[in-house]
This record gives sequence, structure tokens and C-alpha cells, in this order.
Amino acid sequence: MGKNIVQKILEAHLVEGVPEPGKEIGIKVDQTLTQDATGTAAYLEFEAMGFKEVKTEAVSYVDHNTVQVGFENADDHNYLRTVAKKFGITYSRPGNGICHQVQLERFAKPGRVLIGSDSHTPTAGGIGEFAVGVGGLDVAVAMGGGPYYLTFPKVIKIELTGKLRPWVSAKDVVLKVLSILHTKGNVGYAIEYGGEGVKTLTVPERATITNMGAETGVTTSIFPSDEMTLDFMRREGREKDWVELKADPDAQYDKVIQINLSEVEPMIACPDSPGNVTTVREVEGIKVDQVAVGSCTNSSYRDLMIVAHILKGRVAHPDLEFGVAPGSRQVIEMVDEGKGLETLVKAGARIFESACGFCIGNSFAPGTNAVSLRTNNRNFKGRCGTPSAKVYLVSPETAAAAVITGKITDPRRLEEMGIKYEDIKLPQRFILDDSMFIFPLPEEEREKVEIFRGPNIKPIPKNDPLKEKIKGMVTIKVGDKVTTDHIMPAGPYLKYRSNVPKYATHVFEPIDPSFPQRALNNKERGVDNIIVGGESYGQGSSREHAALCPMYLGVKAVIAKSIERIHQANLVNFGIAPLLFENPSDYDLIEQGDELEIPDIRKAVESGAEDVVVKDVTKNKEFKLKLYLTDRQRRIILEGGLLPYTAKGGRS
Ligand code: MIC
Ligand code: SF4
Repeated sequence: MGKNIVQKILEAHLVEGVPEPGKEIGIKVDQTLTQDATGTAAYLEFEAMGFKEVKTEAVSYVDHNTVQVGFENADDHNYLRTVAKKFGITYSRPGNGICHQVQLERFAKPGRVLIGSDSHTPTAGGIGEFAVGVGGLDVAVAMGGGPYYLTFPKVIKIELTGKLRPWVSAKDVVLKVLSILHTKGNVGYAIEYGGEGVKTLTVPERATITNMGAETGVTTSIFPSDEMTLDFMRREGREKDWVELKADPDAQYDKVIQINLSEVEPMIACPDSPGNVTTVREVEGIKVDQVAVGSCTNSSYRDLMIVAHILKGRVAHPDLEFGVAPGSRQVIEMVDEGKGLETLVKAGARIFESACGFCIGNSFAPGTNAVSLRTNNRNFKGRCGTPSAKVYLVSPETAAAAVITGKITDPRRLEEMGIKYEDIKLPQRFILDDSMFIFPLPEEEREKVEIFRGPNIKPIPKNDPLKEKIKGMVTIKVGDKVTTDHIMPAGPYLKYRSNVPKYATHVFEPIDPSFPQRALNNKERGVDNIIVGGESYGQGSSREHAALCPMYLGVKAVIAKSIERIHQANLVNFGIAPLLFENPSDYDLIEQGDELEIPDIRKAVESGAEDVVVKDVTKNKEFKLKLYLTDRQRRIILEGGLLPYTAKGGRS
């Protein structure tokens, strides 16, 4: 029987397990990436596990925390730079660009496996790499030479036909995908693109699509590697890394979705979820206060050049503020060469650093109740830094149309305003300049390197082995689709990523700022903290701090209706039991403050049992729970997490 692309790559990298959907497999990892906000913890963990050098092609990016208010960010950068030198990691200096954009340009390779401590790592799927977003600890283990364990995914084929029409672009395609798949219910799947329409999309366009596939909750998204891929890699001077990659004609898929690119129209994700998608037409006319173009989804050369083309000779509407963050130094230089930068500046754009910036809410926060149109991938409530703001996610074309009119406008109307569509082509000459990377030192020089550690860098706390029983209380009960931005907000607190005790004082702040103190009081009294969640608990980012900081506060279990993939793995990695309600309606019967007991939890984990009972002592009731863990995950939880497990030499 023929194979699809996902099967081909995974089978070629298999080191453990049976390659069948639903089964846990271990795969060899070729490349890893970290960014500074997750990287400090990942390298502290790498050190704590006693590894001496990296075994992957590893790149450490600095793109998230670049605001440098106070000494903490700069100290973190110095830690990352010196740790990279010590262990043979390529360091991408701040200013070089957003990790996913730069990885795509300079390192990503078709047919290989990349794991990265950032949920948008699947951006590299645009070039045909099997790229997965994971917690920092999984990256640390892979850098040390360990396999990466994942559930062999079922595969959804998205069959593309036709060709995008003017004013419609890759962002509209992925928003269309989100309107079909939504943001939950896709755990355990990967998306593979195929069909005649694929060849009409360039690699950066494909990367916009695979990037935002992360919002559906799938393990990854991937495109074939074809002539278009070769063309991109040739321009990047990397054609030697190109291989062809396509599904066999009789390949099997678990689901097939058809999208005719010629029928896609401008789409928009409305507040407060990337899955809340409709057509731009439906919401036209809403007054816009802010437009932000950038983020790892839409900050490529083409994205900025189409905005520049639309705005040529115009100035941003006086009632709105307008900012642009180019995705990389290469993008800035090429947009500059194409005269796009000058046009954007003349149009009143505030040109931001080539970094995550406003996407993660550490700058350019909108005003009270403001409407912000962004080319980002996430619009969770408060993520932009202003809880009352309404953030809409759009294509660069739709963003630019609003810059002119001051309201949400279907970009197809631009023709009525005398603006002709221009099909922006990739520049003939890509500007190749790797001087902002610090490449690994020769081995003999690494020994002399002293690792810098500023006062804000604290050791990673460790959990204790799992106790016989969990006895505690529901310290917090939260609703559906609680994201990692709710659990462990980023924005102004990003600078505490390497200081867990400090960062932990902000756990659940957007929902209930009194949670950390309550949890600490319980911990001191020997009462275990338990979190009760609804559907799709832990959506969004890969940040392991959403598990690590609750662990530090004494959280021993999460009981939810469903838990998202990366977060489930992070909970296990830090020794927190991820439990699911067997009957989702039991969620309604448990209340915050209830006293709970899970007797024999250790025995259940040891014996491989999937059925666990929790006693609600306050209500005098029992609820049935499910404990879906692989054997390896059970061993990890028993030890108190992946750190103690790996340090003890634990493998499969
Ligand atoms: C995000 O987009 O939420 C982030 C910030 O890039 C995170 C990583 C982090 O929290 O550092 C992600 O997507 O994994
Ligand atoms: Fe950075 Fe935003 Fe991309 Fe996350 S989603 S990596 S914060 S640009």
C-alpha cells in the first residue's frame, strides 16, 4: 500500500515503537530550535540532566524578549549566547529575526525532523520538514541525543485545487482551514497538503499555512517538497539540502478535505479565538483603531511588499495607529532593496524590531476597548496586552485595506479605490548574510567558555516522585478552551521565564489573580492542589511554564474534559497527572474549593490502569476518571517528571 508523506518521514526516523496511528513511537531528531522565552529553561534543563554537547543541528534564537526593560532580558541573552558556545549550538542574535521565519530561510530541510520549543515550529512544514512544537524539556532531551516520543498521528489530507484570486492570500486559506477544523477536536492528527493547487503556492505562503495549522491543535502540518521548494532553496543558496518529497499515488488518509483555492475569499478570525472565523465581507465597516503587520505567520518579503504596494503614495488613516514588524533581517534588507521600507515609512508605519513584539503582548498594546487588526495567529483575550481590546486576525491585504479606510474592508474593494492588484514575486536575488549567527566553536575551544548567569536566572525546580495518593482540593475550576496565555501569561512577565519562583506568582492571573497565594498556602499545609478544567485545556503555546509553574505551586493533578497535546506532554514532563472525566457532565458537579482524594494513584500509574476514581469528600460523591498515558509516560510520572527520570538514566 502506498504511503503518505507523514508516514514516509516518520518511518525513516523511527527508533522505537510500531508506526501505527494512535501508538507511541520514538523518532530520531535531526534539528532542534529554541527561542529565548522557552530556551533559558530548556538549556537549564539540558545542563541539569548532565549533557555535555548537543547531538542535533541546534539553533538558539533570541526573538521573544527583546524589549529589555531592566537587566533581565539582556542577562538571559548572555546566558543563551554563552551556553550555546559551550555546547555547540548555533546562536541567532537578537535582531536576526523571528525563529520560524529564520529557520525556514536558513536551516529547514525537507524530509527531516525538527522539534522546537515553540508551538509554531510547524512553520517549517512549508518546506516539507516534519516539524513539531514541544515543551523545552523534550527539546533538551533530544539535544542530548534522546529520541522524541509522540503519538503516531492520523493524517488529514487537505486537497488543494485551483489558484488564489487577486487580494486573497495564504492567510485566508489557513483561516478557511480553521473554519472547517476549528481549534479543538484535532489532537492526534497531522495535516498533509496535496493536490494541484499546491504548486501555485510559494514556500513562504505554504509556511503561513503550516504555521497557523498549530491553532487547530494538530501535531503538525506539512507540504510536499517540489519544484517550488527547490526554487526557494536555490534562492537561499541551499539547493544541496533539497530532496523531493511526495505522497504515493495510492497513499491512504484518515480524512480528506477539499479546498478550491479559486473559491477562497478574504477571511477573518474574530475575537477571541483563531477558530472564530468568518468572511471579511460579513464584518465590513467595523471601525479599526490599530493595525499590526508581522508575527511568524505573515512577516515575509511578500507580506510586507503587498502592504507597501497597497499603501504606496498614501498615509495611514488618521484615527488609527499602524505598526510593522518584519520577520527577519533578510526580509528587512530585501524589502528595503525593493523600496518597500521607504513606502511603509512614508505611509506612517511604525517599523518595529524584527521580533515577536506585539504578537506576544510585550509592546504596542491597543487602547481600552480598541479594535486591533493583526496578521498574527492568535487573538486570545488579553494576549495583546489589553484585556478589553478586540483583536481580529487577517491577511496582509485586509490589514492594508483597513490602514487606508480606518475600518474593516474587504481588500477586493481596493480596486474601486484605484489600486491595482500586483502579484508580488520573490526577488530574483535573495540577500544572504549569516553574520548575525554565531556558529559553534571548534570542540577544543568550548571547554574554556564560562557560562554567564545573571541574578534573575534561578535553577529549575524539581518535583518529587508520585505519592501513593493525591489528597487535596480543587484550588481552581476553569471553563472551556483555557489557553496557556490564561494559565501562564507572557507579555510583561516574560522576563521571569528563567526565574520560576517569581514567574509562578502570576499563574492564572487573567482568570483569578489570587490563585498562586491560595496554592502556596495549601502547599505549606500539605494539601495538594488540583486544577479542574473544561474542554481543550491548555490550548495554544508550547510554554512548559504552564506546567512547570503550577508544579512549583504544588499542583499534583489536572482533571479536565480534554487536554491539548503539547500541554498534556508538558504536564507529564513535570510529574503532574493529566486526568480526564469519563463522563464530561461530572465537570458540572465538582466545585472550586471541594476536597478531593485520588486514593491509589501511584498504584494506578504503576499497574497501567486507565480507570481512576476521584472522591469528592465535600459532596460525598465519586467520579470516574481516565488516565491515558503510555508506559513511558507512566514511568516518567512515577519519578516526578522527565528531569529526574532522564537524570537517572531513564529511556524508553
Ligand atoms: C506564543 O506564540 O504563544 C509563544 C510565545 O511563541 C509560545 C512560546 C512561549 O510561550 O514562549 C508558543 O507558541 O509556544
Ligand atoms: Fe513569536 Fe507570535 Fe510567532 Fe509566538 S506566534 S513565535 S510570539 S511571532
